[in-house]
Amino acid sequence: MSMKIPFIKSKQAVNADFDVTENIPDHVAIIMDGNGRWAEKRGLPRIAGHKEGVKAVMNVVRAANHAHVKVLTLYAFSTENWNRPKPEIDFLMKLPKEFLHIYLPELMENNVKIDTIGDFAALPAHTQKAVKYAKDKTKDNDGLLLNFALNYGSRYEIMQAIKQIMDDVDCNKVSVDAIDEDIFSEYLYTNGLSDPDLLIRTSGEKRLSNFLLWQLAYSEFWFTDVLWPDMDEKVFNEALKDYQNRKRRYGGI
Ligand code: V07
Repeated sequence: MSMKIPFIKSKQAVNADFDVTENIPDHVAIIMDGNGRWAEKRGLPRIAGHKEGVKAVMNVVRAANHAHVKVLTLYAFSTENWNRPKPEIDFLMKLPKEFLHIYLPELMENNVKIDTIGDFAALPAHTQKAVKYAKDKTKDNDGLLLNFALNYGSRYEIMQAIKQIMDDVDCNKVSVDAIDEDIFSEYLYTNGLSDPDLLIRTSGEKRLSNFLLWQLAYSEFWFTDVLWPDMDEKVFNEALKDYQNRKRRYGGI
């Protein structure tokens, strides 16, 4: 049954001008780009853009929740981001705690589960501690899975999967003949998750930047010039509406 919800011109209900029951992507992945540019445009330091970007994260979590998206994977920090100036890295590493301090109660109320992909052990101890607390606290929630890519790099992920699979071949836990795409996928950080149906990148750049190279093989891509701190439920829903009109082929015809 399809259910159209009328467009209501109020701040709370901007989300409802599309069919919320039909062809919603299970898994949306987002490259949250344009924070630095947002700040520079205003004559502010780059970190002001990152701070503003935290609010946009919550806008999109609410939108994904309203649309009954099951998994939202957000590229928060890449393995390449360690090349940034140290003060910027230090600031970024405090954002998980800041985000959780403000929003964890709302996430709990909405049954959201928090998880991460990436090299978690290489994060600063204070960052690990804040995020681990939130993962533990939300582990039994069965609503939206809010999955942060933190210290994530796709080539590294694939390489460590290969090394682990070779170890398992060495000690006869898996035979080379048995290795197929499904088994290989179990060695990636995203083990157990379906591949993203939709990738969104903000700020007009059209690159993957080492994000989910394996998992995005058949995904639909959607780009917008909106800078990440300006991202809101309305823009997110434009992406969903566009997705609803696409015909997916998975390499077939
Ligand atoms: C970060 C804000 C969004 C724009 C992109 C870069 C800056 C939320 C988190 C986060 C991560 C883990 C977690 C809870 C929140 C975050 C970093 C950067 C490193 F459990 N936003 N955000 N982490 N930005």
